[in-house]
Amino acid sequence: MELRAMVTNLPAEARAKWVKYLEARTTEEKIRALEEFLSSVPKHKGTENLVAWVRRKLSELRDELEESKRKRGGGPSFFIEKHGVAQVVLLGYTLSGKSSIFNALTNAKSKVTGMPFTTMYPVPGMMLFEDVQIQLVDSPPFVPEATSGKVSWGAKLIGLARNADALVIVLDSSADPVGQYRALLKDLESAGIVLRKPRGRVQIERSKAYSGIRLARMGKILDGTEDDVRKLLESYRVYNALVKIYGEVSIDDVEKALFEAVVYKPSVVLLNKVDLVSYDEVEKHVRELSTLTPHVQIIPVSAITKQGVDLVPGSVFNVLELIRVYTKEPNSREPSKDPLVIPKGSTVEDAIKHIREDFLKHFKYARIWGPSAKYPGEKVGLDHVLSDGDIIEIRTHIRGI
Ligand SMILES: Nc1nc2c(ncn2[C@@H]2O[C@H](COP(=O)(O)OP(=O)(O)O)[C@@H](O)[C@H]2O)c(=O)[nH]1
Ligand SMILES: [Mg+2]
Repeated sequence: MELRAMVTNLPAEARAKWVKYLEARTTEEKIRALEEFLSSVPKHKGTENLVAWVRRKLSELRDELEESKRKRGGGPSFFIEKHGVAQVVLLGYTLSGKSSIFNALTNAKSKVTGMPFTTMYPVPGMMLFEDVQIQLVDSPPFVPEATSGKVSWGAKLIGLARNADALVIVLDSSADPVGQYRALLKDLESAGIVLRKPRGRVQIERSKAYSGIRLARMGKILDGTEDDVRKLLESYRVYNALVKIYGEVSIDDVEKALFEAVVYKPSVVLLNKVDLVSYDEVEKHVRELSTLTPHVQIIPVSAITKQGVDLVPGSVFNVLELIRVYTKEPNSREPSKDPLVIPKGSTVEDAIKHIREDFLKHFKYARIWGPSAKYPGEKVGLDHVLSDGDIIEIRTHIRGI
């Protein structure tokens, strides 16, 4: 059943209520609007998926509300504010070694006791990859779907994972890692999170900070134009958003993305505790694990001996599909120390929008040094696609800049 048909075939009243939900600002407003939407949706076989999605979203929102109240009261919370270039969540069963890995990779500390269920709330820390800070979040143990309703954090953990920019899956190589991974994939999928890369995907970031509908194309739309995307979003009264297109997608996929029904999360798998098993076993596990999610990198590590741990930050940065661009003033020899971190596929124009939007009106040309330049100091226009490690110098008609 296509979500598109699910929503567009609803009675006008329900669609109007859906729009109310999209417009809701606070968590309380969203809950109220979604409850009203749900009561206006006719319940039958054809709306089953939609109803299931609404119910899940409602329970997420209610958790969020409860969390923010708790936080205001000074207690621990499941909601972790994002810092650095991305938020990456560690996910795995109890005792797989998440907290040990977290401690080895960040400047923060999370408790390790050897007792199951030691970590009960997420713990944030910063992980350094070369010159970028990536936020890593240690989390309470993942629990099988069958029992997740019975533990207090099941739904919240899924919410944390859904909200992350990427996941680091931690498996215990001494306790049937392939079985663990298979079960984890299945449970994540039924919660609407997939780790297998789809042929294409759409990510919509709605924010007032974007003026209008902007497209970042790392791929292509098979059956429509940029204008079709704009019209579609506007029909849902979405006027300010960044739409990221990866791979090959259809207009239908764009509409589905609006509902966040299924999200793809880039991930890295850590096969932990390799100090406890033989080399042959590690090799066998890696082989079997890679058949489950062929494109996902599997890194054999040990939080105790630190083997393989230094490979993790680079691998995580890689799956985030970000690039670092260093700006340089026209009269200076040295580029900025702190990179501008933007999505892969970004152009000179995208970079300028992040630096100083008003430069666009006065843009003359840019000079590029680094991987995307044909020769050092190549002169390029706004549509030049940048690469990780590029140095960019922007020339404008403004005197002296
Ligand atoms: N031998 C070995 N033990 C580990 C490794 N990583 C974690 N452990 C141990 O496994 C237990 C659980 O670790 P912890 O990090 O608390 O797991 P969590 O429940 O996933 O956070 C602790 O006794 C750790 O010392 C590893 O790479 N090798
Ligand atoms: Mg732990």
